[in-house]
Amino acid sequence: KKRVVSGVQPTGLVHLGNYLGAIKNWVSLQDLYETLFFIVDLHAITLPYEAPQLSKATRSTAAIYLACGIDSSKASIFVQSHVRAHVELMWLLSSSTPIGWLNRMIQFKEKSRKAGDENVGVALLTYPVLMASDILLYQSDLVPVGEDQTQHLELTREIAERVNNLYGGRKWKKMGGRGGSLFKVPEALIPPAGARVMSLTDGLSKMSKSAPSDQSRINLLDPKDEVIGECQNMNWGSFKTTLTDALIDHLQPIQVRYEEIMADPDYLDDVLLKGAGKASEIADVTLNNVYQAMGFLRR
Ligand code: AQP
Repeated sequence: KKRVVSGVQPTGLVHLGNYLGAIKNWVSLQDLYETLFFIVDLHAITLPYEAPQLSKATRSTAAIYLACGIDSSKASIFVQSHVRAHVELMWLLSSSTPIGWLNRMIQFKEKSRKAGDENVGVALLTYPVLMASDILLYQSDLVPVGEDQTQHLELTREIAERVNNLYGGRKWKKMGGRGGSLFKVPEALIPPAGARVMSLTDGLSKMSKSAPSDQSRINLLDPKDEVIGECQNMNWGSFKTTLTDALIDHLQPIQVRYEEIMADPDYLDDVLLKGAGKASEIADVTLNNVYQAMGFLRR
């Protein structure tokens, strides 16, 4: 089976865009591929954030994955920071990533312009190297990416090829390894058309967790009345009533399951522990190979 990895940042409340653009598709993917779905908490600190909010959002996002139908008996569900190999591999990859490649990233340019110089940490620039690590650690074949992430995936492929050339093949064999590629070069899995959900208040921007106005998005956990309220502001005549009803019908069972999962913290902890265990097994093999190929002394 081909392997697929993906994640959502716990930067706020999961909204309809995250659901239709990512999580809903993952539910179908888990039957076709070997899947690993994680909550990318390490990515969530690249812009200023509140510590208590991060832990809350991380748990909540994990519960949302489950409530939406990600099945822990099929997919590995885990928190990125629970698998230490992500950060370790990132450091190793960063030594082979020219800074010019990162300066080119459109998302860095946009986010840093919006945040202002004082709020731009180095991590915002190096974020795509962590994303490369997230993907390459698992020798992933396919990565579901929205159009805003295609440039980052291309960078991941470039980093993989560069490290394979610099340290893989015969050079790795010389270091006692098996030779061949250190990393599989992943392909993008483009979601179905129309998967970009726009903001309710600004038709030119996508729906986003971090947009200041709560009116701009429909959160998956919005109570029924709030959903209705937000949809009334849309300008689509009678269509909006039908749409609102359909939306409520779809979201209600998710919300019920979410409440059940949040009421059973031991269950959630267990899912995340098992998920991190399975992920670490795969990740550690890759990480140890890279350490070996790059000339680090065996522990
Ligand atoms: N509006 C959207 N329409 C369709 N898909 C979307 N995604 C995000 N917004 C939309 C998809 O959701 C997945 C997880 O995204 P993320 O958490 O990694 O970060 P993001 O893309 O930056 O999402 P947000 O909500 O806009 O978060 P913030 O505000 O923190 O930056 C991805 O697969 C993404 O394509």
